[in-house]
Amino acid sequence: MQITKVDQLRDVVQRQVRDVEITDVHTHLYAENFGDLLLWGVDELLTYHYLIAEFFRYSDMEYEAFFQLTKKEQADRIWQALFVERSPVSEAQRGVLTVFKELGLDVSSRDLNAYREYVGSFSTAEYIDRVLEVSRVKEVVMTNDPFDDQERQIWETAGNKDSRFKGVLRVDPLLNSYPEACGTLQAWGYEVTPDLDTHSVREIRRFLTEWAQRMDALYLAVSLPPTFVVPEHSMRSRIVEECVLPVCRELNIPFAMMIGVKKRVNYKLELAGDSVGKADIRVLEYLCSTYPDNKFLVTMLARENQHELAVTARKFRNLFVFGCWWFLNNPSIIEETTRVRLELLGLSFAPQHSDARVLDQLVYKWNHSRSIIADVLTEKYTDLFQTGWRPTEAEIRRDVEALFGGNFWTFLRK
Ligand code: HDL
Ligand code: ZN
Repeated sequence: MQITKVDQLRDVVQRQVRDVEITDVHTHLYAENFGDLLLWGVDELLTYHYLIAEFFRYSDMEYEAFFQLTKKEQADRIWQALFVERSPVSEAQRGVLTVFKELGLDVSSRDLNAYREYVGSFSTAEYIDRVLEVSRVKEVVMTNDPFDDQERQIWETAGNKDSRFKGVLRVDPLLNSYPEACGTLQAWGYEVTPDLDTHSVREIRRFLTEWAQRMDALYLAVSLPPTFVVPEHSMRSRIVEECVLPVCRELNIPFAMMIGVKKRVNYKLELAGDSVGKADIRVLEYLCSTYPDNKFLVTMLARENQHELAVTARKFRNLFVFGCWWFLNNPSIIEETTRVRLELLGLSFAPQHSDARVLDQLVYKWNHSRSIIADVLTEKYTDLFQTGWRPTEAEIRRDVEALFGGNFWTFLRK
């Protein structure tokens, strides 16, 4: 039934966004049977690489000395520096407290050991259920790397045992360091050569096909530097055009490009040492126009790329934009980016993914994003209301379900 009062809109939108069950289209989480590849618990939460970077804003400790500490010792130092000695106002800092709050813990106590004891009382399976319930995430799309020895062995034996977790074939080593990957592929029985001859192209296609099928991969993914260019005279460009895109077409799965990562600008920070650079949007114009039968799932890391990415998506229906990735996953930029996308793309995108590395993070990353996206959506429905348009709650539910997963699944099934 139609909403007839403008002040009803906020309640309806907030309710629908609060309650929608989410498909999280990009995470670094794993089903329970992947063992300790799945990170969870208070000490993993506190030693998230975002918080390590923020810890070193204040600490003169030698990087190597920090990384030689146990997880608990690292977590204690991060808690002391970022929560005790200063107020935890950053997004990643606040996120830790949101997790404790949403789990029903007393955040005002600041009793880290009590939080550890509570979370530690769960088994892995129980905690997965608890976190998925609290965060209202119904499907978790993983990042699966066959070049990781521990993970490859799981795929070659048990595989993925939890249908709530979806596979993705991630191929950074193949695309970003082919000379090394070439030797690894040879060891696995793929007849590839460093000069990427015709037989090698066929063998790389076989590798991609076999692993995408083994993982039942929803898409094939890679993270790319700001300097990423196709076409160019490089192994990466050739493998994209001669191997990746033909396999994605044949399997009808998207090629997911996550563009703009400057790896290890401070290598001593390890995972926390990556940074950001503006990429060249012409690459997407070339790929989307040259390969109309391929589907491209894209997120870009630089704030400066967001407007042109949305404009490019207006030009190509085989381009699907998702998420406010990494350094963009902050309230100020989520708000700005979601507003630009709604204004340029309507409802034809996925406003967010969590990128969660630690299971508990689903709770805060989605709690924070739901709130911001709901506010922007309320503003947009209010603008419609001012024209005389009267949406119904069912229509708002339909739109919200599309944004938080439906659009992604529709794009995959195209
Ligand atoms: O390459 C990626 O998928 C990035 O998300 C990196 O994993 C990065 O370290 C990260 O966790 N960003 O949130
Ligand atoms: Zn990621």
